[in-house]
Amino acid sequence: MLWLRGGVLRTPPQPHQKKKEKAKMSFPKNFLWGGAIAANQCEGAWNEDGKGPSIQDVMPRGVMGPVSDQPEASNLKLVGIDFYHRYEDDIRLLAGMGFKIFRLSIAWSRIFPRGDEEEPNEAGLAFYDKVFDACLRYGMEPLVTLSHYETPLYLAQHYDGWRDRRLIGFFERYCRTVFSRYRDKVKYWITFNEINAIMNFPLMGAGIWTPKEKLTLQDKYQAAHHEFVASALATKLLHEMIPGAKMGCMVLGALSYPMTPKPEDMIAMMEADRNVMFFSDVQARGYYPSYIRKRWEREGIEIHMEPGDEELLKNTVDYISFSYYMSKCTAADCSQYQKGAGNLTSGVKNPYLKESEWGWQIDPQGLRYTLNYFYDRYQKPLFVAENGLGAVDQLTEGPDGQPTVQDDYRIAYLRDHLLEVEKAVEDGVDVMGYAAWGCIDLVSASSAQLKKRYGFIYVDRNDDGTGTLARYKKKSYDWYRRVIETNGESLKE
Ligand code: BGP
Repeated sequence: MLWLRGGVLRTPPQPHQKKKEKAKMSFPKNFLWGGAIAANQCEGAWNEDGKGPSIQDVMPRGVMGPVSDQPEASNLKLVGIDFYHRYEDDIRLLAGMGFKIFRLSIAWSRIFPRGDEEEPNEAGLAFYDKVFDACLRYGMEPLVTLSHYETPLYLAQHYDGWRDRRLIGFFERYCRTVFSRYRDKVKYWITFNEINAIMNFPLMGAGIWTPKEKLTLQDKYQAAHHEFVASALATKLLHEMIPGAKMGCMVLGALSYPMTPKPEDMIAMMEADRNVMFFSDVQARGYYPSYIRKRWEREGIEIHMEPGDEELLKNTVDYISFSYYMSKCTAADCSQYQKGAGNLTSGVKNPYLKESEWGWQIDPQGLRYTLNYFYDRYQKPLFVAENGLGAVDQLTEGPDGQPTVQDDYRIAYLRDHLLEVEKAVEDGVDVMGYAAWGCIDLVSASSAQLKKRYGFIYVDRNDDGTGTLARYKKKSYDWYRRVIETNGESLKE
C-alpha cells in the first residue's frame, strides 16, 4: 500500500523503522556539572581580614524580617558554615563528586570594605586566590558571581545602593580589580545574581536602604538601569581584559502558567513573564524592549540615561543563566484563587503540583519549558545556575557507622529535574551546564534559616547557632557523583 503525504507517494513505515528507543542520554560531552553557593550564605568571617559589613550582615531574618542596627550574634550568616576557614576541605569534598564547575561569589566588601575606596583590600584578594587555586587543583572551573545579594553596607546606607549612579563607577573599579587579579584563574562570570529581585526586594537585590514601601516604580527601574549599565560595562571590560572569558546574566526564572485558557488569563501570563524576561531582554539583546518603553510612557516613568548608556548596553552577555525552583500560575483576576508561596516571588497555586516544606511548588517539566523559552528568545547558551530542594534533613547513622542523611526526597527532586534538562537538550536547547544550589548546606537567603537544607553535604549547624560545623556526606552525595561520572546515564537507573 502507498501513502500520499505532502503530495509524495511513500511506503508506510516498516516495523524496523519505528522510532528507536533512545540508547544514550543527550548531555553534551563537556556538560558543566556542578553546584553553587554564595559568599554571604556560607563564608562567615564577616569582619575578618579587613572585610567590611555587607547588607546581609544586618539582615538576621533574611527578607522575612527587619534589618538590625548592627550585625548581631543571632544572624547565622556572620558565621555561615565557616567556609572562610574550611574552604580547602569543602572544595576537596565537592570535588569528590566530580564537579566540573563550582559557582561561588566574591563578597564585594572583602575586596572594597566600604565599596567606594580607591584601593582594594589585599587580604580579601588573597583569600579568593587561595579559593580559586584550590578549585583548579581539584579540577573544577570556578564560575564567579560578582554580586550575589551582598552589596557593601556602606554603599547601601550612604548612597542608597544602586539608586545612586556613582555605584556604576565603584562596581567598575571592583570588576577591573578582580578581572586583573584572577585573569588566569576564572573564565566564567556572572554580574548580578537574580537581577530581577530588585522589584520585590530592593534591599537584597540592589542594596537600596530606603524602605521598599517608599519606593516608586520609577525609583526601581532607575536603579535597574544603573545595574544594566554596570553589567554591560563589566561585560565589555571582561572581553577586553580576559579574551575568551564568558560573562553571563542571571535572572530568577519563575515563569507563569495561565490559570485557565481564558484569553485574559493568557494576557496576564504574558505580562507576568515580561516582568522576568525584561531583565534578560536588556542584557541579552542590548536594548530596552518596546513593551517596557510603552509601559513607562503610560505610567509617566522617565528613566534618566546619560549619553553613551544605550551604546554601552550593546555589550551583551555571552550566556544566560537563571535559577529555577518552581513555576507559578497567574490569572487576570488572581483574587479568586489561593495564593502560592515562592522564591522571592509568588503567584496563584497550581492545583496539579506538589510543594516543598516551604510551599514552593515542585515542577520538573517547568524547567524544560523554561530552558526552551529562554532559548527560543535568545539563541544563546544557557546555564542552570541554581536548582534544588530545601528540606529538613534528619541525621542518622549510615551503614559505615558515619552520620548521614537518607535524602531520597532530594535525589527524586534532582533526578526529575535533570531528566527534564536532558529533554531540553534533546529539544535542541544549548545547555552549558547545571549547578545544584547549596551543594553544601548553607544559610537560606529568604529566611536566613539553616534547617532549610539543600546540600549533598550536611553541615552540623542549627538555627540556634549550636553545632560542631562538622561535614557529613548525605545519600545524595554518591548519587550525584554517579550522575556526573556517567554524564547523566545513571539517571535512567
Ligand atoms: C535564590 C538565591 C540563593 C538561594 C536560593 C534558595 O533566590 O539566589 O541565594 O538561597 O534562592 O532560596 P532560599 O535560600 O531562600 O531557600
